[in-house]
Amino acid sequence: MGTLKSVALATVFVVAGVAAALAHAKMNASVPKDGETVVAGLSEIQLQFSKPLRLTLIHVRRVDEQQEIAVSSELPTSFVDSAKVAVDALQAGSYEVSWTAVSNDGHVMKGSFAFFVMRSPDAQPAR
Ligand SMILES: [Cu+2]
Repeated sequence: MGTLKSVALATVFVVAGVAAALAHAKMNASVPKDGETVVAGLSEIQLQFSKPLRLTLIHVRRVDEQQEIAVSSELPTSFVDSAKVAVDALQAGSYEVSWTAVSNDGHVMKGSFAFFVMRSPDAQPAR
């Protein structure tokens, strides 16, 4: 006995696991959008999620310079469905934002998106 029953049970667990994963929050939108090009001077990045979650980490990296960008805002301490990240005005370059969060069932989620900053036409010469 048991084989068919365990197969059936295992199937139930797999299906339940998939359903739980699908029920998790994901990033709906961001400013800048993934893949977007914006003008230099951007100093706020926004993330928006499908469901409230508790952010535990947000990293902003300038990819082309292998440089970590300092985030000057605190992470929200409660469950939120959107967050704003303050950074020093961004220079032209390519950036990646990665985040880690905990959903209300305790699961850890991660995501990232990338965007480009271009020199504004009326900018002072680059340093
Ligand atoms: Cu979960």
